[in-house]
Amino acid sequence: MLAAGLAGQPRSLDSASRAALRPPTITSNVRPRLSNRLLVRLAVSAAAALSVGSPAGAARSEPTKLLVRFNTHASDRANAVLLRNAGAEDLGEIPHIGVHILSVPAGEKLKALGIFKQDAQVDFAEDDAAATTADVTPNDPVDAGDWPNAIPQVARAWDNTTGSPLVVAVLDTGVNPVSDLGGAVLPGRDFAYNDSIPDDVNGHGTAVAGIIAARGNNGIGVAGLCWSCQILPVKVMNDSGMGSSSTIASGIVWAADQGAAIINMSLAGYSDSASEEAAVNYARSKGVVVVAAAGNNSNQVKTYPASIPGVISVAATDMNDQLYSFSTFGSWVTLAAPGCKRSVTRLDGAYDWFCGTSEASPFVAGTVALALSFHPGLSPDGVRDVLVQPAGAHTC
Ligand SMILES: [Ca+2]
Ligand SMILES: [Ca+2]
Repeated sequence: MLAAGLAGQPRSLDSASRAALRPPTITSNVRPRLSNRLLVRLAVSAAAALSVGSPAGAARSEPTKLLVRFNTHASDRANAVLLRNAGAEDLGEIPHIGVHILSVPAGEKLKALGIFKQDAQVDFAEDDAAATTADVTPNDPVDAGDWPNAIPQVARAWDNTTGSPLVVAVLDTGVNPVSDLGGAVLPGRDFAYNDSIPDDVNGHGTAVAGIIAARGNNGIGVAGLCWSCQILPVKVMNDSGMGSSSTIASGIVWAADQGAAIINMSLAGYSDSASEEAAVNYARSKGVVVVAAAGNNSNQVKTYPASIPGVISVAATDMNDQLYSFSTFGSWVTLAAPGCKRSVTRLDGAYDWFCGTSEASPFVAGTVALALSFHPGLSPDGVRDVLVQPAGAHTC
């Protein structure tokens, strides 16, 4: 369910702030090492902890948000009466998918939800559920080469292409154009704070963007997967790394309308959302490949948006091609990818570890970008088919 914690103050990607984003169990459960092979692989098993999908903990004094889609035959007048009866205020509609974001007073949510769900002029009504970023912070020292250089499949893919100016939307905490992303970041949108500046004060989104598109062979820092991709920053998570179905669904639709070829979502929540599914369906109808982190919950419980049909959902593997104990897994997960990177782009221009399915998802998104650069005509389902072939059976 969503109750987005849309507030919070800027924070940098220092160890203290990262610690604040994770439960105390994380570091003791994660012993990240670099994957030295495996581009992508079917996921199978797992075992232990992390942060995805915890309740947003929105302030009780604030109104609660609901997401409601009215039948197309319902009149505006009838809808207005229904809103009044439910004590709801219409904050706006997510374009193309007809989902209205409603505000109801604290304590009135269940009553309002019941009124909407029982009304024949409503397609669906749901809570505006919460999602969190899906990163893992390791506690072991840097002990190996970085994964692009350590994974031979990536080097082989780069023999064929180092990318093209595809637009990859990063739905996250925003993206800052740090030096290794110079020229890579397009103007974006901020749905968390409702403005046109998707600035990243958390660091999560900038790290994700670097994995996808840090410029390679430029003499600076690291190389992302796709050296000429364009990053479209879509801030759907607030500065504390919390978002909601309304920000996520709005961001998906907006990114699709901006011409994104790929959408990466290194975030997850536990609540199924018809709004997010409608947004994913809209994006896929426009040919967008949608990739999402499976989550870091050490179990098979479905997360969203990763388990929405048509989404490429990504678990995290270690240097031995084994699932990380923190990773979510299960038959509903599409594939697994390296779940730790030693050097990702930090807000201060330095580089740092970044682990979790938050890391694995952009690895796959970047791989998809290479595949689409090499085979521009691939459909979203065609991309998925290429990815789930046994590792080594294909080159991008
Ligand atoms: Ca902003
Ligand atoms: Ca570089």
